[in-house]
Amino acid sequence: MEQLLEKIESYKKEIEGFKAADVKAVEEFRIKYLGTKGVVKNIMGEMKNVPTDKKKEFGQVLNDFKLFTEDKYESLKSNAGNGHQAKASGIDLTLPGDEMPLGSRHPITLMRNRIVSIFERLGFAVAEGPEIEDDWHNFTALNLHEHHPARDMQDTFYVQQNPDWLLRTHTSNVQIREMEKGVLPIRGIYPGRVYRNETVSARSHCFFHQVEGLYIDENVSFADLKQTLYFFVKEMYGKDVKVRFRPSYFPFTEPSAEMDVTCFICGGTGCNICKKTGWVEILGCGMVHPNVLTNCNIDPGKYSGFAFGMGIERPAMLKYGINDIRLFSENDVRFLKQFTSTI
Ligand code: 2U9
Repeated sequence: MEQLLEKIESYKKEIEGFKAADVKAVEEFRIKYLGTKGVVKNIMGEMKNVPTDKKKEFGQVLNDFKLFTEDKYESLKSNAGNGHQAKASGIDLTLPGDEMPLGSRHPITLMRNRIVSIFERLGFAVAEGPEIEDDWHNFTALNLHEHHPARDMQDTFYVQQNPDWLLRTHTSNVQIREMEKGVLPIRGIYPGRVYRNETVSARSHCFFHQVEGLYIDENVSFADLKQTLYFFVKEMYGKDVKVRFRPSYFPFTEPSAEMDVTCFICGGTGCNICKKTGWVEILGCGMVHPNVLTNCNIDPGKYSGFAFGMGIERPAMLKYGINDIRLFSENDVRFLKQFTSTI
């Protein structure tokens, strides 16, 4: 009995001082002390030789020894996983990890979302359509007659294999497709990429982005158009901004207008952006031309509507201080990572 207790004490010292440099050494410990033929099992086997009156006392000692050995094993295991093994192989897991670069939204997406969300709050539903379009949906249905200059090869990209196909020059093709579905009223907002055959420079590109809107119902008037766009301007540019409409011409609207706001850069006192006029043009608009309604099988005697369209690049350039439109499509991470907003 005395001998056995001394043996356990000496094992305890041995176990206490055990150091494991790697996972392999931890496993060796397990096999030596806790394995089926290990020290703990072996000493447990001595129980049969212990006199009956000492069995209870010795049982307690054995149990403590077993728990002591298991605790040591657990601590060796977690230390090996915590870098002891890694350090032994030359890796220091306490060093900080590699930085994970966070993505950010494209500035055009940010501006598009800002514009679209204002109209969504007024009940306008977002729709999208094809960028490769036929002549009818891009031109003819929109009252752009056969000899309209916009149809010229100089202004429009045509698909070589089929002269009826082209890259859409505006997102108005989506409105035509929505109207052709014949479900009225329509209150939609249509963002997307459009193409024009223009020389690429810092100020203009052969593709850019637009948001157009359309509202068709019975008794829609120019007053509805003005009220909707006033709301948009206040939400977009602030309560103090003033608005003016100038008469204009578009084949698909009659009457047509362009809308200016007091320059949100200089506040109307005159700067380079507003060319010293104090006003900046932000969109075009008008009442949908009766011919366009007829082309989509909507009775212009019963229904009327308004439409508007605006570019996304220019407001994005003004808001973020971008001086070259080409930056939007070059995918230079040094440019893109500057836009950290999450909307
Ligand atoms: C349908 C009927 C009417 C959409 C409109 C404008 C005026 C307009 C330009 C703004 C700057 C295009 O990006 S831009 O160059 N757009 O001025 N767009 S009215 O009118 C429509 C559209 C579809 C069926």
